[in-house]
Amino acid sequence: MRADAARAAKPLNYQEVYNAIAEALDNSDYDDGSYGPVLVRLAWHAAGTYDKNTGTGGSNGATMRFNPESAHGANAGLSVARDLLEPIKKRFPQISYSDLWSLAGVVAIQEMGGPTIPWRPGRKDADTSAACTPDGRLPDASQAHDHLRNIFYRMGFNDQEIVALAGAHALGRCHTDRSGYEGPWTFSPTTFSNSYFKLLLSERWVDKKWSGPKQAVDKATGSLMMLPADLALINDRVFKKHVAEYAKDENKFFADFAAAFKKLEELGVPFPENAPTLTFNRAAA
Ligand code: CCH
Repeated sequence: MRADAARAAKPLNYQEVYNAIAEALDNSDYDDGSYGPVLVRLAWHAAGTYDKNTGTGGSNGATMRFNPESAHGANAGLSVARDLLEPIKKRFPQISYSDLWSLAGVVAIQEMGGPTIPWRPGRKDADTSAACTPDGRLPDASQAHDHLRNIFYRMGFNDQEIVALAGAHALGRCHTDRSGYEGPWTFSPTTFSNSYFKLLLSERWVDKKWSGPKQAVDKATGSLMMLPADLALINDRVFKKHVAEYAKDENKFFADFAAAFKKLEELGVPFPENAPTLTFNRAAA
């Protein structure tokens, strides 16, 4: 067997891929110092196109590589995340883009202090843009509870899972040149925690005075933000009950988030029967 054939036949060590992604996270010149949040968003937008009725969309295929999906408004800015992963794809050519993007979501959450998220390999990339999903499958931040339920029920989630997943907004920020909104949700946007829920309940959220789209800022400092879709979680009785539970009990949030995020990343994926479920050690620990 030739050397490269032997290398190709060697099963991929996913912890090595995990470690390579973990090493690429920090950059003091980017946003709050980490690419972690934008990688979580890439993994979520790749998966959140799933439609349980037609079985279309989901992380399988990595169709966001192609136009028109790469140009959908909701995906603005995600080329930053895709480009960051390109050298890792080159280093580990055996991994599919769709596995790489979903693994990157797991790495980012774990490395930023979040829960361990079990992960399965087995996604296959689509060859052409024919598999792209239509625009409009991801949530619209200007809308409220009815819209959130329509979007997430279509994927097969319930109210508790919707709230758990939204807790990822502890991470990262809005960018005026991407979504049009501005600012972070929490004071520690590179640490995974339950602070999003705590702040939703503890702060007074008032309309931001600006010419941009309607969003809220915290009255006390004006430095944090909430989208209309975030505030919907405290304006709906059922959603609010889960917000209160997660604000009080971070362990419960971590456990529920890990389960919901794994489910999100697996929506519609036809895993091979023998696909192992893997868990990874933190590289930074
Ligand atoms: Fe989100 N999100 N998200 N979000 N999101 C944005 C940024 C992040 C909505 C709207 C927005 C989830 C659910 C929702 C992240 C993870 C998740 C932005 C700003 C908007 C707008 C984009 C920009 O300007 O860069 C709406 C509406 C929903 C409805 O539920 C879910 C679910 C997840 C993951 C589980 C993360 C992380 C970010 C930060 C990205 C960054 O670049 O910092």
